[in-house]
Amino acid sequence: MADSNPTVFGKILRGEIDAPRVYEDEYCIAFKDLQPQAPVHLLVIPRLHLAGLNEADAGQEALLGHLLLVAAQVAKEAGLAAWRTVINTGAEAGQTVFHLHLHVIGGRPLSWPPG
Ligand code: D5M
Repeated sequence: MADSNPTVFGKILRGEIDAPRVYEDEYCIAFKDLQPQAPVHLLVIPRLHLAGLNEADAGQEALLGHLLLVAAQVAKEAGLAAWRTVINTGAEAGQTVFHLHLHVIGGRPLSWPPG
């Protein structure tokens, strides 16, 4: 079968490369970011391959809500009382992996606005 998700996150979902998972269910997984920008830096990704938030539609409304709730759960389980959830959409916004992902970043003071 053709590889419909050639991104690195597709490889993680298929188990072709390793990533330390902190959560998984039938809709999504969460794992540690390889290039952490803070003491806690997790990624939550849907099993469904959407290149980014710009590809989501009303059919994914429940999935998107679920991803946010999982982001909050893994943040709390990591001991965070405050954190930032980021979704970069498009290369000019900093997106480098074109499989939708939520960053969960915390464990240090976070400035605003981001760069
Ligand atoms: O975020 C993409 C993020 O993906 C970035 O923070 C690095 C992370 N990344 C890339 N490859 C891996 C692997 N193999 N494991 C874990 N994390 C990874 P973006 O918003 O697209 O810039």
